[in-house]
Amino acid sequence: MGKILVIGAGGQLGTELTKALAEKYGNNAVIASDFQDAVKQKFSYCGFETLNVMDKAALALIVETHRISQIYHLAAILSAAGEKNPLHAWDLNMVGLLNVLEVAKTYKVDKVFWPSSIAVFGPNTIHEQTPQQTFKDPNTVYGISKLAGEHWCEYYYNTYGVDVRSIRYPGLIGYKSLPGGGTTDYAVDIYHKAALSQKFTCFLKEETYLPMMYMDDAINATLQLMDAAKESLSIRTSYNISGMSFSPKEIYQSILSFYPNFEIEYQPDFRQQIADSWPNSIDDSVARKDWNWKPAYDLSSMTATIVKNLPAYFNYNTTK
Ligand code: AKB
Repeated sequence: MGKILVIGAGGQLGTELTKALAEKYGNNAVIASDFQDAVKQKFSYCGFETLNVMDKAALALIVETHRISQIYHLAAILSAAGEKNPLHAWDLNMVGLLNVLEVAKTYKVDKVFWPSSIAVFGPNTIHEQTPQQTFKDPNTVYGISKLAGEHWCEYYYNTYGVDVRSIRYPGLIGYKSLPGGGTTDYAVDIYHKAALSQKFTCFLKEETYLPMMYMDDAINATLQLMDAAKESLSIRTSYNISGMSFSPKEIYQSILSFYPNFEIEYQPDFRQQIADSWPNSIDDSVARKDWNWKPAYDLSSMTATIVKNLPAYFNYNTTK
């Protein structure tokens, strides 16, 4: 097997996925890459290349030089950040993906992973237990780029045989990196405010349900999908997966049992409209059937794990 390239390794998912890949395949098998040279220090345990995925020639050179056989392309502008500069978000999300698919085709890369999102769904999608195949009318530039991207992935698989695999992630919650411009990010930020004994101002209403997942489940899902036999995969756009669903009020209550003085207030902003257009819960029966997907964490086990680990991880010097 050749080496594994992670593009956008410095982000929330990349930070943990790169580590998991290095643990699974060995430090020397993994090349982390990011457009920010500054994140290099996070990846002293594996290889690192500074890469802007918009630069196709630079990407091709890395793939050729390191004999890359798997690419995990995670670089993207998320939903809330994308609305602030829609054309730039479209450019980065689409050109980046097409560069990866083209290079994978040219250099016959064995497998590509590309994350899609629950943002492909929209206001007229069924909101409860949203099925794998259903009506989609995304209304953010991020969601539109993810939906188009899913079809590009399927096209490259059907037309050129590029083995690209994808998951529609719900909101991902971990304690090892800070949120990065998403609508679900309140559910990461809230743990930091609790650990710092600060009041939390939530940008969504208290009853807003969204599909969410603890990071370890998301990493396991990704590794499992990439390990699955090609013949078992019936979906070549992107798989629905589900972890848990909760509202701001429910995550707040789960944190209260560890930090009884923790306070929250609600000041919904433009992200409320994005959240309202997304599903409340996801039907992931196809992923369960095709590659045995099953999550391990619910809200209470996730909160217990994060509350235990986050303060020390970020050197927060606080008492509960
Ligand atoms: C976002 O909120 O934009 C992301 C996502 C659900 O894809 N976390």
